Amino acid sequence: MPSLKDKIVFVTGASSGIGESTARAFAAQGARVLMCARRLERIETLGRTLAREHEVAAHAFRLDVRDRAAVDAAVAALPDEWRAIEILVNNAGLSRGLDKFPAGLVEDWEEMIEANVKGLLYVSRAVVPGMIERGAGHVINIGSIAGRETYPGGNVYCATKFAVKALSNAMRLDLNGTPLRVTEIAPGMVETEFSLVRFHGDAARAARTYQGFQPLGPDDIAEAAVWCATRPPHVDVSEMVIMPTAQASTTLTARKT
Ligand code: NDP
Ligand code: 8X3
Repeated sequence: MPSLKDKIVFVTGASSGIGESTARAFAAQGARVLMCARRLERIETLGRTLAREHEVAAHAFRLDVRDRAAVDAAVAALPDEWRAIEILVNNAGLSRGLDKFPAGLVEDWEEMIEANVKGLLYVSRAVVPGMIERGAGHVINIGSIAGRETYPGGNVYCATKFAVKALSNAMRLDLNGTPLRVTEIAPGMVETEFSLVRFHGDAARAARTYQGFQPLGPDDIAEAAVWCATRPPHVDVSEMVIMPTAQASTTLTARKT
């Protein structure tokens, strides 16, 4: 199995959930971990923990992936020892609201489109040219089962995740002939801060999302990302759909009442 030791992995949205677990999982394999999110204190604390527990280098910086100029500036300003990003995990993203169309807040639609689609594009556009120049790189996009199936109230969130699927396929086509790999990991329900964010901080409603069945945990997805990144260079896991056993589709979950 190819080693991740000393490879640089850049995880966007590492302050919580799947991103935090992914940073931890790569650090446990000896990778050097570059992290961004808006909540800087969280990723700085995580960086110190990873350095102490795994004796790896970690570097955290505040970034809102919706801000194209800030993304370009942050990547351009990386210290020399952090420039050779080998694995990019485009994880930063969110859902906002579950209202049936045409209800829903336009600001929520815009936030999802800007973070989940445009943010992923901005970060990839800033990082991938260096990967091409160096002749090594792996882009891992966190999509969703919501990018395979729509569900009532999912409308704009689903559209952004369908876009992640389309962009992952497009990157694979356009980077064909380079050594770069592109993977899309598409989870079903994972218990993170995702629903708390979706329901604008309504913790009781968020908790109901995961009631009566065992959802995935963020480590389940992080382990999959590590597995994809440690296949031999001629193997590109192009997509992986991972569901809780109790969830057969976006609209069918077996819950014990
Ligand atoms: P969390 O809310 O726990 O984590 C989301 C992360 O994204 C946080 O670190 C947050 O950091 C970051 N983020 C959000 N917006 C921005 C932004 N504008 N700029 C930078 N960072 C941002 O949710 P999850 O871990 O569940 O979500 C991670 C990804 O997984 C998302 O793309 C989500 O769509 C996807 N996903 C989640 C599933 C689930 O059921 N939980 C299932 C399938 C896919 P901060 O707020 O500090 O900026
Ligand atoms: C998150 C999974 O089904 O809540 O992408 O949209 S779902």
